[in-house]
Amino acid sequence: MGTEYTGGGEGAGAPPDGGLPHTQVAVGQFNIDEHCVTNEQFAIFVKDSGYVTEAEKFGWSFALEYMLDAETIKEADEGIGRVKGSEHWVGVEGANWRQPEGPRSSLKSRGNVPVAQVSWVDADAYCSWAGRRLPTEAEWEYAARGGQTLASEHVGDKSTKMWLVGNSWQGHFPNTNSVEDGYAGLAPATAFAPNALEVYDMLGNAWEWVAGGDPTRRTLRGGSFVDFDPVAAEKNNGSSGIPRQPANHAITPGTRMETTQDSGSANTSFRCAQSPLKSGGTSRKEASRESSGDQEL
Ligand SMILES: [Ca+2]
Ligand SMILES: [Ca+2]
Repeated sequence: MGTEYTGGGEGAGAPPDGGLPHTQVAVGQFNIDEHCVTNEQFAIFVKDSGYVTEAEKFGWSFALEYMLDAETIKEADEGIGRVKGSEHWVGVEGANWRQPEGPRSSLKSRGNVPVAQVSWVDADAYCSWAGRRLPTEAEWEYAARGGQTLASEHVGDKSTKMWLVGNSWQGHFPNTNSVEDGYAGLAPATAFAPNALEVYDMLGNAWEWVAGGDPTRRTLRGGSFVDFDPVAAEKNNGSSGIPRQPANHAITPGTRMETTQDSGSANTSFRCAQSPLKSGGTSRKEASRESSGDQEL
């Protein structure tokens, strides 16, 4: 069974979020992981395959200054430095999926949190290992819209606060965060209620890699914990006197960003998808994915 929906970016008056123009999109039948791949799941993959992520090979990755201790910030400023124009993103030596904020951080109490510091290549490798694939943009957006077939600039009713449905930033980025949603950094993958299709955490928390593009231009969807509720983002767009940070996005089902495939940071993750199996029989890995939950859409 195929289905159609109106996809793309936000409506008039909303802040830019990288969304595509509204257009009719058709998606075929697929299933998608009900949540992002967690640290626990990624650890099983690494143990089984011996896979080494790109951030581990590079020896460093980006983390948000707000999440770092003073010593790590000092070392970074003396070493790799910051992203020009987005100086709150700091190059941390030794930051990778096992220690997302560098050598003094760990995955303690983060087993059920989406794996971070993974590049598109890492995400693609995991999905292949699992007998699955990255979702297409159309599949991802259909799942993020929770079955809504009309374009919407918000997650549902406009009065719905983003922080009731997903992990965003509340306050003056990057210095203050009132954490009304309960999480300053990444939240566990199922911390917030699932959407109408029983899929968790599409909007906010971690950006998610999707299929398509080429090595110089891969796509991330859905925004992350540093991004804003669309209504708050609109306020940040001048009326409150707070300048909008160009690096931040309004979180909607249409939110997207393009970057090189080796990019990974403290807010990049992914989930896998799959087309329907043509004939009977599932592999061991497919069976294990099914037991960890996915949604037939
Ligand atoms: Ca938050
Ligand atoms: Ca997400």
